[in-house]
Amino acid sequence: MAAEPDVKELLKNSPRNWGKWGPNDEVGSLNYLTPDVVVKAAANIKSGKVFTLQVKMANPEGDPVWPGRSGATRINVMDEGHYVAGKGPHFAGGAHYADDYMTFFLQGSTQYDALGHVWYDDQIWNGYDSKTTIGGLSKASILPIAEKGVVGRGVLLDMARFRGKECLDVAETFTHEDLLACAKKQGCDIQKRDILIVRTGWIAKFYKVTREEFYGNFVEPGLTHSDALVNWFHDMEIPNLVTDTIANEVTVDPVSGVVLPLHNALMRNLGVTLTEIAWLDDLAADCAADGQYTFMYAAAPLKVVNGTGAPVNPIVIK
Ligand code: UVW
Repeated sequence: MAAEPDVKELLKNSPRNWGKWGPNDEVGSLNYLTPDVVVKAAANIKSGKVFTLQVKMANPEGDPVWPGRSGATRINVMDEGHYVAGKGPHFAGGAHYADDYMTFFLQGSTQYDALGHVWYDDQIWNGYDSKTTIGGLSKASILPIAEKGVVGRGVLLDMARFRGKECLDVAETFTHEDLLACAKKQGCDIQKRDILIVRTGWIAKFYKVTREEFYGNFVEPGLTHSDALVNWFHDMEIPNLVTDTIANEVTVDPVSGVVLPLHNALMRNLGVTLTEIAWLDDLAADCAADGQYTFMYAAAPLKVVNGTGAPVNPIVIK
């Protein structure tokens, strides 16, 4: 029988940023987004066009989620129906109102992962004990990321267009070299401390095909692990990787068989924040039309105490 793939073995030569920002750090590579980086990012605003990158939540068409999770459910608890039935509260002056609540997975929409979301070998980001995740993340939760906010220069890397496809194939992979080639073809560069926004067409596919087709052979396309790729992210001081896939990387590493190795190599070890399930098609169409692939990116997930992640509606300003 083949040996079980081992993430510890796979990442034995991987760099780590643990301790780089002190023993209590909980935002990792977002520390690279210093005030001067933010000021420089603003210089990429040319036309004032604004794009929002969250997918719709509680969408009657369905919400794209990782298998085993469910989409958001929104329920009205007050509306005109209550007044028609004589059950609405009376407000002096005659105001009526509508009210609702929603249940959802914190990882079940466009979202930031907390740095403590995924780990191996009993330690999460910065070396915190994995027992700090029990009952809620007491270290490296989404809250410090939400309190800091994420602002910097974003660069769209439209891998689907680069490969001449509406959507990358099931299990299709690409590397940092492919991202560089894509940037070159787009006429832009990737600079140190850029927020990388990678489009595969995968989330758009969710709304176009049957659920059986989307989830039938669920191996998402995406970046694939290599020591060279991890070293590149490290050297480039990439603070944040945003993609239109549910897990930001090819689901199963085709060489080692390890599931989601980049969650560990990038997030656990380097402190790179991951942003998943982004809606990139409108932004990508505009970038293809005007040739401007770099812009200001701003996002702040919800301030969920002890959360493993939180929904976000990132904003791009071109
Ligand atoms: C898992 O939790 C499996 O992945 P994600 O980071 O995509 O939510």
